[in-house]
Amino acid sequence: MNRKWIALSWLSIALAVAVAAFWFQQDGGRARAATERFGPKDAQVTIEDGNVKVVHLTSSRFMWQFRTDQAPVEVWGYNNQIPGPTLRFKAGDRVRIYYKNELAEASSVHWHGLVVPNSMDGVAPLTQPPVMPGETFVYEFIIPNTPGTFMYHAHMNDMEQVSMGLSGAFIVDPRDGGTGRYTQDRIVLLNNIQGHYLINGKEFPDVDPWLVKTGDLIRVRMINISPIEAHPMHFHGHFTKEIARDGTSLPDGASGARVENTVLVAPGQTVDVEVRMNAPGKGAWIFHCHVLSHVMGPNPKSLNIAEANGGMVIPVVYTDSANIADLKKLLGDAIASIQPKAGVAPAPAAGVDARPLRADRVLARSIR
Ligand SMILES: [Cu+2]
Repeated sequence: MNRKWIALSWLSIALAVAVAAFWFQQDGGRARAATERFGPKDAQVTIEDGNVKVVHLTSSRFMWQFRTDQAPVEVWGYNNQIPGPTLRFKAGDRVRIYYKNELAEASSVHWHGLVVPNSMDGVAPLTQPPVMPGETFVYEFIIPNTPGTFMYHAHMNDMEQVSMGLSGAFIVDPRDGGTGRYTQDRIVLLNNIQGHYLINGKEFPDVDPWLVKTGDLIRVRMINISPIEAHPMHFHGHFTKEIARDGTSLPDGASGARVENTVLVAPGQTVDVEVRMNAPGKGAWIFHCHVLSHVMGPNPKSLNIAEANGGMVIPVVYTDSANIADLKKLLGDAIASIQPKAGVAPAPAAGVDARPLRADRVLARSIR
């Protein structure tokens, strides 16, 4: 494989690690809740009829940037965000979801993994009439008593509508609202939208880094809504322990939950793992898909990092690490040593910022 490209790939990881470290320094003294949630924005929930939890979802076409150095492209999504807003309810809740279709074609919404009455399953035209452009359909059901990780997505013309971005996470919390023994609760929604390999709607290096402390116990909710690809998610320096599949808890013990560091998540599947932050030497690690074209992009010979559409990489940075200053120095050294050579990289696509990488620009676009 092209050595320069490998160097460039690892440069980009070093960049994100340094960015995360820098960001943490800006964020230094902020207090941390018992369990922090991270991932796509939650849907806004209101109440009707005393105790019915209400959410509004609107599907439409809009422009989205997978990376800030790429030109925006048209996507189809819910509530103008990729992924759609996270629907988060408690087991046993009665929910009412007003779905308005502003696409140019009919659609419907399927609550993937949740066992709901047939007429609410969202498979048009089988279980309901198609929701035509401009129409609203009201879904209402009681959340089953199965706390866990699920998803929702369009269920008409699926190969196009899902591939364009019509999906989101659906989380069911326990009735008592308990968050268990976790210090962080993270959604990792894996997707391929038009050839862009995404974590929570962004490509590395715009994927949010994880900032952790030694001893943290993190619940990771992996959701794969990619149209055709499975993603083997590989955690450097740590073992992950599977605690649930498809929203169903796994039994603990020697013959139950598995411990591994590469977890395969098939299309349509959700896998929850927990991971204890106890890596030797703390420092900075990465959690990434091990299908390398999902990390490095479809054009691995390119020296122009702005052309790569890979991106399934999450930097994991110990904020109690003793070597934050070293990481920042690594950023500067790496940028100085590896810049695309003039005349080697292919011409960039229109609208793409393909200027050579500079530490100040990388920092500016990553801290928002
Ligand atoms: Cu992958």
